[in-house]
Amino acid sequence: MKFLSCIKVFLFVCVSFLTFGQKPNVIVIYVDDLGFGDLGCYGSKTIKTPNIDQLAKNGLLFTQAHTTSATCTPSRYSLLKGEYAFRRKDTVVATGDASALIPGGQQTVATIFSKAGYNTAVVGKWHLGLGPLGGPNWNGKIADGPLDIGFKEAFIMPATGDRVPCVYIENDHVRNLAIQDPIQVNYLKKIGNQPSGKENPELLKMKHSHGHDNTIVNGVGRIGFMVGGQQALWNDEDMAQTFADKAKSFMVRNQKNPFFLYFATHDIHVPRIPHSRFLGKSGFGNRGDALLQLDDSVGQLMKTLDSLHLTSNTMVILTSDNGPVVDDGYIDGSKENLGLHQPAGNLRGGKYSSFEAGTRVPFIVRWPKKVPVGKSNALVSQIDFLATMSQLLGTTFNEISAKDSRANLSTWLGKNKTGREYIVEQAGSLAIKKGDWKFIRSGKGAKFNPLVNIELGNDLEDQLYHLKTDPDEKMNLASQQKEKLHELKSLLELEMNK
Ligand code: NG6
Ligand code: CA
Repeated sequence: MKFLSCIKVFLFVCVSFLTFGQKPNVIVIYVDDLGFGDLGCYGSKTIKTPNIDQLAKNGLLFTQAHTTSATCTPSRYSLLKGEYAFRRKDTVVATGDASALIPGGQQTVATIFSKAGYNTAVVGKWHLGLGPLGGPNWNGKIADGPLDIGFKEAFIMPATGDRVPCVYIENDHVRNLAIQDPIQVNYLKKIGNQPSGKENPELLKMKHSHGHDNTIVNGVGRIGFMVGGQQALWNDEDMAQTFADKAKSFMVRNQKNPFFLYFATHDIHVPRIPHSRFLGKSGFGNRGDALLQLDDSVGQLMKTLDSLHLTSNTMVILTSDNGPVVDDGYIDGSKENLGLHQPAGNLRGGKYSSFEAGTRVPFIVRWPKKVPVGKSNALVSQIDFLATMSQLLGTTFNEISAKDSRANLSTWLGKNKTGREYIVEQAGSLAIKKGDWKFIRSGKGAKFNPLVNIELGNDLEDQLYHLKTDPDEKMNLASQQKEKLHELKSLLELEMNK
């Protein structure tokens, strides 16, 4: 009897081990502000992106994949939480001292992985707020951060590269903070005597074109004011490598357990201050150089996977949080040297826009064991990440918390060629895309932002486009196709009221 139960335990351990060994690792490379036309594999003939192109060559490249929003914070919120950010009023681009948009204890894709026995890490840009109401305590333990919503490790920048505080957070503390030099942050008024871009432009190594004239850190004017934390300040030039090293170390340490890595790059967001290895190397200004740096980071991660023999059973997803922008507030040579490069490819608009370039982004899935090589025109939205990963892991999730996320594994793995029936996009105005049609709700916002040189897609009239025959959204068919207009408009309203 005893012998039999010993055998049972042995068999159980063997089976668990086998299952365990088969669990794929998942890496999401979430690039910042990468456009539909920025990569070689998406048709760019200008700036070279060999490592990302290689990823696409061995994976599935999606042509109709969307982020949920044309800016960062709402996209990241939806990606991690599985709920459209437009349902909340506060999911605008978050300040660097915002409180957590996803407070501790809530379900995210990281809790899903964590519960399934994965080791989970976030490395890179956070931009989802930190701390309880009133904001984070920079000088102690930072509550309501990534560790409280499923990540076991975190090495992040709190918001964006152009927002204070310019420090890294390692797990739940500011890295390298000296107790005698505490950090204070203010987004409403100047504090302390640190020079600012507005008062001391002579101290800037990179000038701003609009905004970005508050506290100067590392020769660059930022958004918001900060004092203290001198020893903890990051060095923009080393940021990409710092993140890549952290990600690689996590992979090496977890080579024997399944892991989920959310690698959210600062590249190619502003300020673009690449390392001297890349500066001036693209011939397309700092944006092009940052793209080279991004590609190099991707190459380093993939090389690490290869060297650990993990490539075949690791699902790598590379995508972007929103569409591209050339001048996002700094004079960094990107506008002057753009040449023939088309960040948005042939799409209309860009970052901040309800037109396609705002949310249609590169989306590559590589998983040699399971995903065929090729192209997919299926309609895909990042909103489905949570449910799709849960499906992959064979687990259940709280469908009220992730109310907009749908399991679409067969599409993400290349079997289903159609994908979602429709998707909702958030910019100044909400839009819905279904089949070949796209509807943009009427709204009061400006049509064009001259500072960033982008058509925002807002209009006082409803807009309806037939994307198949009019891919650059030039012919508004709202008054001619009344039935279609009504169908999409009602569908969007239904979604909004869910
Ligand atoms: C804008 C910033 C821009 C960028 C953006 C957020 C100014 C003038 N512009 O307000 O530089 O930081 O916010 O970008 O301040 S995102 O990719 O994080 O959404
Ligand atoms: Ca972004």
